[in-house]
Amino acid sequence: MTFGQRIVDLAARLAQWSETSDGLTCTYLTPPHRAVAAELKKWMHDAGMSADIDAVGNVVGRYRSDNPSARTLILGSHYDTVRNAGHYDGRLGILTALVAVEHLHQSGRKLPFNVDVIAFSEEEGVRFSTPYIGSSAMAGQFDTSVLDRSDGEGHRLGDVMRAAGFDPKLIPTLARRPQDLIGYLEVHIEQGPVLLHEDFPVGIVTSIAGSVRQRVSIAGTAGHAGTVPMALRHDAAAAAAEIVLYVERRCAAAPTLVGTVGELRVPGGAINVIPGHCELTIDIRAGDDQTRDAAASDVLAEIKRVAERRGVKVETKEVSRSNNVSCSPRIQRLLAAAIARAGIGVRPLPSGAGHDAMQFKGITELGMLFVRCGNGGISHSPLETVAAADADLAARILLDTIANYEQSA
Ligand code: HGY
Ligand code: MN
Ligand code: MN
Repeated sequence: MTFGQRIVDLAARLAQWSETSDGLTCTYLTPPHRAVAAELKKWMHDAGMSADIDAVGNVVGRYRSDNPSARTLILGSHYDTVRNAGHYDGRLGILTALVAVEHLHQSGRKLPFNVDVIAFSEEEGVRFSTPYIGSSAMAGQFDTSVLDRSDGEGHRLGDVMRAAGFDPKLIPTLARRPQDLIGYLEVHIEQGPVLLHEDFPVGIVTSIAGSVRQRVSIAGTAGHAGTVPMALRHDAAAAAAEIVLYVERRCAAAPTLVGTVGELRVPGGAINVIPGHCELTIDIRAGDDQTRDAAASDVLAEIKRVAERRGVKVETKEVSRSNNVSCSPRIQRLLAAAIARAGIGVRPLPSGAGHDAMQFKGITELGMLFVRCGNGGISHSPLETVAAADADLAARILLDTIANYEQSA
């Protein structure tokens, strides 16, 4: 079986564990999430690695060098998903690394450095509005204040961790020391249409976009849909609608700027009641932090104006902020050499999506290999797809990059 077919099959097997009977939803520390971790641990062990699950649920496999003082190359990505997800966001990177190490093990090939395959437990930030729990802990950047955050059912993150058998007090011990590492490499689906449109099976990531994410809660005045004259209303949903359209308009104002209202709800709403309360989320990104921050502050200013004009109270809470990160030129060169050896054209491109790799900025050199998506490049959707042949090529390029990895610049 080719690496690619194996990767596709394993991704399908992981997708059997979901919080919903139709589609794939696997959010932080739910029972399906725990089942996937147990399965990945088994697969890593069978592929010749020592494997364990750490204090935040990362599954860490180590393919040990014979050199006892060897440093370590990390290959990683995440196994949590968004709601109604595809099979490959995050998981492609874990499975590509797994089959590459499995091949080294089966060919009895050891390297002058250790290779860690890390399945990060939480990157999307869906359940607790807290992205990068797994990778930030490993990079020594975990913000303990998030332990007080709750999910939609009021379960507190710290309590959920303890209930899963994890001790948050151990999180600082997960931090990797820069001097122990020789780099971080992540294979990930592009989650966009560029490689597909230009007919490249893989691409080299040059930079990774950061995002500012807000939770917005609007308090208006509930009322009878039939008796309150329009001019006397303080309709929370109508205020939200103005905000949504402003985010869309303002974020269309610069080429790399994007803005999204991904969640929009009227809690306890009813068809014949004027919405008294409305909640929404805002995610703003750009190719540079200045453009993004200017848009974010304009959106906050507009929210204040809408609140005044409509006589509603608006609370905004910044739930996450990650700045743009450039990928290591040296690792980009190593990837380009492996791609060229595979007889493929080299296509550098920026990532509009955020990734675990960003957490390793300042810890070790980081690089990413993008893999072409089918179906117009769609992602964060069950329509997400990757060709087995492209996954196979990605695994071969990763293997070649590892086998020819120069430990230092
Ligand atoms: O939202 C993102 O950029 C990533 O999929 N977590
Ligand atoms: Mn994602
Ligand atoms: Mn991802």
